Amino acid sequence: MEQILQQIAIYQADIAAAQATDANALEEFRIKYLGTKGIVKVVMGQMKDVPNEQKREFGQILNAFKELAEQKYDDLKLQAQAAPAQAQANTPDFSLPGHPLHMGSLHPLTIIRNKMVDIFKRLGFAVAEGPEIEDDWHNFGALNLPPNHPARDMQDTFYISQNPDWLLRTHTSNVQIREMMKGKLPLRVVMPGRVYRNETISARAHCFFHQIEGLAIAENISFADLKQTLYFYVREMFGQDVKIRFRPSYFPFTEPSAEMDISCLICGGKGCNVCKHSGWVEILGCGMVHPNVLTNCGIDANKYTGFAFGMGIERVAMLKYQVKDLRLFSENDVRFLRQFAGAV
Ligand code: 2U9
Repeated sequence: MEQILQQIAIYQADIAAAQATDANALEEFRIKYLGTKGIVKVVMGQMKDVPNEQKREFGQILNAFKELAEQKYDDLKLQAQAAPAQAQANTPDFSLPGHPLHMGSLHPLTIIRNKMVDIFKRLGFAVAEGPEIEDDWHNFGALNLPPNHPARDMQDTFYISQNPDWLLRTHTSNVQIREMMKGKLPLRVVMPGRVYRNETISARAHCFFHQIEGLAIAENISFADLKQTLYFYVREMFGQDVKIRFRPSYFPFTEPSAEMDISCLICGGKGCNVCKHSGWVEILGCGMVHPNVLTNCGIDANKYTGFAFGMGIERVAMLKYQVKDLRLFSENDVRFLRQFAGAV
């Protein structure tokens, strides 16, 4: 039986390779495999030599082989019929449709980041970027984070093993520090970028995500300036009808600090799963820059004041596009990404 199976495998390869450029080649194939003395008949004849207990299995193999030969014959027939037309067309047919080129499209996070940056640009903010690998001082120390602050904990921060003073930035505030250290005031700047935190990856958390932070420093900047800036941003981003509320909060780098909620975009404030039936969703943190932070960066805290804010880009994209799983943003599945084709 082993020998017959080997022979069948050789025939199968021969059938797969067969071509029919004209009617003669087609007839040759038919006689060779399907004729009265053809290979299919001969192979079928081997059945009588197969032991009874293997007959069932062998029978199935033979039937499949027969069907393969018959199917190929049908295919070759079509090929032979088309062959003269093809031979005639020995010059390329330029009227045939071309192979479509798949257009790339902007990543949803890029779309949202661009929208955010555009809004703040209209308010006179410049855009700055900075390093993702940072030293402890620019990421924590300058921001009034005391050495024992939980955000410095190994749980949250990725440290670079070669040098314990280096880490992957946990927020884009390091760029704000670098901008302030340049000493050019007044200052009005936003910093979009990628940040890293040692979190277990899930639908709601990732070890990297994107943020945009803003900073304005000048003489006589007040909390009212912060509020109006954020009101403008929210209305441009989410529409004129969205409701806004501030809640007092705490951040080591701002005093006073606040968090801002907007009425839920999904249910309009009535209550749903997205807003956990509260009608509100938190979208950003903000506050007046802590005088210690200004002093750390060589700015006279008696003369200058400033406001700052920070928000996650994924969070806004999830709300706007109703994306339920954060991981979709970094998995590069084209079935997800194609849905944003054409969006700007
Ligand atoms: C300087 C001074 C102050 C930036 C701020 C927040 C509040 C905040 C989070 C929102 C969601 C980050 O993406 S998130 O996890 N940010 O709540 N950020 S105030 O304050 C600064 C920054 C730099 C020099």
